[in-house]
This record gives sequence, structure tokens and C-alpha cells, in this order.
Amino acid sequence: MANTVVKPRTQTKTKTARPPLYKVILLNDDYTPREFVVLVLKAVFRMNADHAYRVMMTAHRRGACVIAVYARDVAETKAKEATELGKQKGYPLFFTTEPEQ
Ligand code: TYC
Repeated sequence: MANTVVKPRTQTKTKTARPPLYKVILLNDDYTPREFVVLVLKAVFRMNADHAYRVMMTAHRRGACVIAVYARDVAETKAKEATELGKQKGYPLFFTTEPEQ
């Protein structure tokens, strides 16, 4: 239209950058008792008994299982804490992290 007034955009949208997410991965081993893996998953990753058991069995059968995604520092701290709990008992239980994608 000839008389259309076009208003310039003056509003700026603030986009908050999301921190990149990191996966925490549980690795299987031949020595850590299943019940202990479940206990650690419940304690460190706040899983209920059923979820913890299913995650443990997935790692047991497939060799590894992605258990959760967090911001990098949270993922690394939880992986370290969980690995340390196994170490204290002399188990080779291991949790690692990697960037999502
Ligand atoms: N494979 C172990 C066993 O048979 C149990 C286990 C499951 C250990 C999952 C680690 O991430 C793991 N006792």
C-alpha cells in the first residue's frame, strides 16, 4: 500500500546462551557388584531404584550407558564423585563425560 507506515523495530530480544551439555556415561566392568552400582546411581544421580537398576543393566549388557546430561561442571563433578565412591571400596567402577553431539 502507498501509505503504509513501516515502523522500525526498536525492541532488542535478549537471547541467553545455553551452556553446552555433557553426557555422563557409566562403563561396565567385571568386578563392581550390581547392587553397588545401583546404590551409587541412586545417591549421586538421584535415580529411583527402578531407574537405577535399568541403567545398571543397560551398562552391564551393552558395555556403557548414557545416564544423564548436565552442564559441564555438574557432569564432571558427578562423574568424579561417583567414580570415587567405587574407588573407596576398591572397585573399578568408572563414570566418564563427553560433550553432547
Ligand atoms: N558387570 C558387573 C557385574 O557383573 C555389574 C556392573 C554393571 C558393573 C554396570 C558396572 O557399569 C556397571 N558384577
